[in-house]
Amino acid sequence: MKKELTRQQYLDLYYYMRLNRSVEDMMVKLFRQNKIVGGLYSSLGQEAISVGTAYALEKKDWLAPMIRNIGALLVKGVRPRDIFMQHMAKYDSPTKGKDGTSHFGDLDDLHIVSPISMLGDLIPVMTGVAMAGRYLGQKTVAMTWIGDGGSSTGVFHEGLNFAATQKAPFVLILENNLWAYSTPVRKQVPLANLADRAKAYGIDSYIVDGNNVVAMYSTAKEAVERARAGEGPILIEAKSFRRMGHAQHDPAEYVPKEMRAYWEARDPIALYEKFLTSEKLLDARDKKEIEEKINALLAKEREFAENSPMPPPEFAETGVYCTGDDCHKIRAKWERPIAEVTPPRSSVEAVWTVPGFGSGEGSRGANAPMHFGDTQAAETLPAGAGKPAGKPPAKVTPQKTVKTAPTGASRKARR
Ligand SMILES: Cc1ncc(C[n+]2csc(CCOP(=O)(O)OP(=O)(O)O)c2C)c(N)n1
Ligand SMILES: [Mg+2]
Repeated sequence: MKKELTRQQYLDLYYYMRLNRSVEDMMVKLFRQNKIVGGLYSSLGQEAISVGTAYALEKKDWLAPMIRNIGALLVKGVRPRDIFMQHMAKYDSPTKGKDGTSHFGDLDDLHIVSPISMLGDLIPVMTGVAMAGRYLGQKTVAMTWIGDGGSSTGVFHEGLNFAATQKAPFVLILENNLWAYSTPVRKQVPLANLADRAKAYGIDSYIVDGNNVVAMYSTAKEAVERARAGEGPILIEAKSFRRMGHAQHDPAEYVPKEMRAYWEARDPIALYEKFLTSEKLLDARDKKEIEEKINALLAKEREFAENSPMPPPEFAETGVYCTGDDCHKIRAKWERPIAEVTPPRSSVEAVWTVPGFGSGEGSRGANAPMHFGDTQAAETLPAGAGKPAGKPPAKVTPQKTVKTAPTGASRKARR
């Protein structure tokens, strides 16, 4: 790791990884006390992925977490009490006890889309969120995560293809933790690098050491800014290891001992502490202060969560079917005049030229336009037409997979 961030940024990354781990440790205790309703998943050893990638987003950007991304929720601003209460199905939880685990979102403030259990489905959903942001001129980026197993679902491929053709400002983090439940990755994908899946869709990708939080952050930052600049979606493969079983109920006896030992010796928090100490960014006193801050915060958050009531029984029959505004209000935040973003004018504005789109055999050439409804094809328009007003054309990126090893920390994952 080399020094490239401010001291505060380095310490933020450390704080959030420690917070991520402590929140999950506390939930393991709650689970063993039978206070967690439903399954409990762990991101032990994968904290650098959630924290590093989410830290690369701006406040206005959007994310949708999967089961091992509590760290990303914390970075985005979710309070630990909400995570505890959600897992405990308490009445004060974001879903008022109607749903569990990380199945909640915050569309108004934090820009978090609630996860969908069907693996891969968040890819087209977040592609849509990314496209909507661009459409509204918000310059936002959307991010989600997918596992090695989830990268073999049909919707992963449909979604990524769709994001690529639409050049959506979307960043997908592929967490290759070597296992999908009890299936090792080598038994379900004939590829050494899952980043190669990006080649099929002509988008760029990176391979990163998922246990190196600075590498995760700097790669994600580059990808987010490239997506924001109009270069289209980017796939990042983070190589890591699932240190616990699939969920609390799974002792993961199928994982070879040597493999576990190899990865335990590469704990992302321990590695980062070593780096911070050697760079004189953290000493024993700072470390103690951070620990005390986290312990005090979590004691308070846990107390709040434990004292929150369970939902009243009669609440079970409300909110099952949406009854309109008295159920919940979802209002689009139009940041352009509505007339500009709704038909028929929207169909004129939403034309943009995608370099290389439609350049295959039988098409009309390299810069075939994408156009909707009643718009003219680009070849019949005057030069410069067909691009979003006031914006330069998107930079042409090579249609090949770029593999980088940021801060020299990438290494071959052991299988
Ligand atoms: C489409 C779909 N198939 C199966 C499942 C059941 N399921 C949930 S998690 C999981 C394993 C996922 O493995 P991976 O994608 O590698 O993520 P990890 O658990 O390792 O983070 C499976 C099979 C599901 N939720 N959705
Ligand atoms: Mg996996």
